[in-house]
Amino acid sequence: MKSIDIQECIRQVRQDGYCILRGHFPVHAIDACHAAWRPIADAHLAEHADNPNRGPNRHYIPLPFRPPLYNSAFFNDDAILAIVKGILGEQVIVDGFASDTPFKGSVHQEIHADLPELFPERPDLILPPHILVVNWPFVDVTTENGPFQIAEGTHLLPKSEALTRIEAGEFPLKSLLMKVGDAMVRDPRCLHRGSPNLTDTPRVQAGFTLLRPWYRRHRRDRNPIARSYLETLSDREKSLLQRLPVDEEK
Ligand SMILES: O=C(O)CCC(=O)C(=O)O
Repeated sequence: MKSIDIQECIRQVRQDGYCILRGHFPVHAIDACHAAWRPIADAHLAEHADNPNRGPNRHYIPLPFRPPLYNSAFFNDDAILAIVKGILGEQVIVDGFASDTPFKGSVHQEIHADLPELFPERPDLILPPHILVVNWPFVDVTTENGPFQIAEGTHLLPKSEALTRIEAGEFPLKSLLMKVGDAMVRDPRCLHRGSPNLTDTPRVQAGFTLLRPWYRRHRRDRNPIARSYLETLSDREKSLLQRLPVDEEK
């Protein structure tokens, strides 16, 4: 087991906007996720292929909180939670779980943050993170299959200044090449974009969001968790998942 420098990871998320833990998640668990994802993606595409929700041939698909996609190895990981809690505080809440997938024919997205500013009237206020995202790919990410591209450190600037400086070439967009098993913790305010997938293999990347408990957002795209499954989880996971809708019948 590799030792992880939690404080260094926290520093990277704060300063660069993300950190990557290489070879961290079990590959067999991710392969099981990938197999379970295919029929979910097929059902989504049967309805939405012509109406993609993230740009041409790019789909955001909410995922179910049940095995194999829900796995304590991802959601209840000591190192990931130490990094997240070291930044957001001891009490954190999971509020979403989904995959982002560029398929062949996808294009560059607009450079964006995943969150609205908390105080849009004060763009100069640079605040600590209130949400973090944990991402992990189901396939190796290469330069050809649509890597996530990020402009490091841009969450520490007013958004309009960051966009101008990216345009001026001061903040290069870096393609994050990841292997199956790598896990990323990122600040979703750090500016980024999806890039084109030139291959026939969908570049699936799963992600869940963790919030400070005072932050609430209205989400219609979240799957419920079955009561019978929730009851089998550890107290720490029950606490993390406390804000999910619960399906009492299952
Ligand atoms: O697919 C990706 O790599 C990025 C997706 C993204 O940033 C988004 O849809 O908001």
